[in-house]
Amino acid sequence: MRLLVIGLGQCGSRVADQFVRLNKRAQGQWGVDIVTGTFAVNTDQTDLTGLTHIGSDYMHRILIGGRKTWGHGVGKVNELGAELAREDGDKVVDAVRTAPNFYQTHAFILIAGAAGGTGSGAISIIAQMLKERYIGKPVYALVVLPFEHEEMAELRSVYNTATCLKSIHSVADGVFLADNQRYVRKDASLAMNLDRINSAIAEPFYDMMCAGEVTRFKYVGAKTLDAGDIMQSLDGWTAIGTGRSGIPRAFRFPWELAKVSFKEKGAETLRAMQAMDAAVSELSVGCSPEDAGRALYLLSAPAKDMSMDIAKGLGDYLRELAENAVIRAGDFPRGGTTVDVTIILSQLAFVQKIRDYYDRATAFAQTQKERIKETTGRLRDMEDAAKGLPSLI
Ligand SMILES: Nc1nc2c(ncn2[C@@H]2O[C@H](COP(=O)(O)OP(=O)(O)OP(=O)(O)O)[C@@H](O)[C@H]2O)c(=O)[nH]1
Ligand SMILES: [Mg+2]
Repeated sequence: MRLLVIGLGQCGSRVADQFVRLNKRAQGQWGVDIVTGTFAVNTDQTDLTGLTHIGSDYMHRILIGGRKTWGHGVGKVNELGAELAREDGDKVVDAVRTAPNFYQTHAFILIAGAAGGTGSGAISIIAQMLKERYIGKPVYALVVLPFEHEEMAELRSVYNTATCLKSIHSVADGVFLADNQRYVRKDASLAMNLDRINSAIAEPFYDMMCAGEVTRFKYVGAKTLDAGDIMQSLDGWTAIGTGRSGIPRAFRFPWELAKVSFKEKGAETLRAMQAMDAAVSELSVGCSPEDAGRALYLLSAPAKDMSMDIAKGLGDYLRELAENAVIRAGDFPRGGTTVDVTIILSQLAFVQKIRDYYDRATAFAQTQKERIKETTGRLRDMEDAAKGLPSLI
């Protein structure tokens, strides 16, 4: 599957930067492109300068709202992020068409951190503009949820997250959720290492995007996962994850290879199951597989470590976990020394985190309203006290 990637705000641009890296890997490994173009959009000039892989010209790093913010960002006010995107969004919509492989794009993916101002506000506006301009091309979103400490310190982060989620869900064809906090939990040393988190967020897309593009016959799967399968599997709230298990390579004499024992065959199936288990526990956001309406898995492994038995075993297993989902599957006999399983759970009917953001943000909005009313009242009192005085202007 070939995606055109647009990163919005600091977080979104940096994660988008990782997709360029994935594309370079795909070019090196397979000689194919999985990304047709990558763009970074921000109200903050400095953040745009700090990217590594995205083209450094103004057509790839797009400054919006420059006249209003002087290139200094919107300071976490996502309403302003949305307003500037509405005014300057044409720049983005026009720029993407300049991507040399634009017409080979299967879908757009827009990326943003939900808790900030620029990306959080702009993502749904730009998504809507792209949908209107490029009718028929799906627009997906990858939304990064804040760390716990940010939610604790600043209710505005929760409010931004909630309004961003509500808006993007109403326009995008599918919303991948990536919870920053989950990447920290997996590996505490990541806490201060956003680069590694960004790489972990992008990684699960790699095999999934390569599988359908790799055309060298040897590597084409018995059941290739193409862009159509992926698009059919995406709708609404979505989680993605990948899991791996290593293949022990004991030395064998060639005449022994023919008689892989029954026990070893069992071990192969078990390895694939383990990889699937890992993928489920590594999902990008906490959710229950039984809440998914659609699910997809991809088995990537050396051809000789794949078989109908294994594929069937995985399918049965996922069916048990995601009993309400329409399940699609594919295999990618890509060589290597590991068995990897990528899972997408989509059309999620319930995600606890989102529900919590909505509840907390609604309460926050209410208290803000009361606070503004109170402040206005007190200001008026003070002005009243000065009524009898002359003014110098
Ligand atoms: N995973 C990840 N999260 C990030 C990164 N940079 C910022 N964030 C998170 O994104 C949220 C803040 O969004 P930013 O992208 O910094 O904000 P912005 O869109 O640039 O908006 P303003 O700076 O307010 O104009 C917070 O929850 C951060 O933890 C990053 O490189 N990787
Ligand atoms: Mg910023």
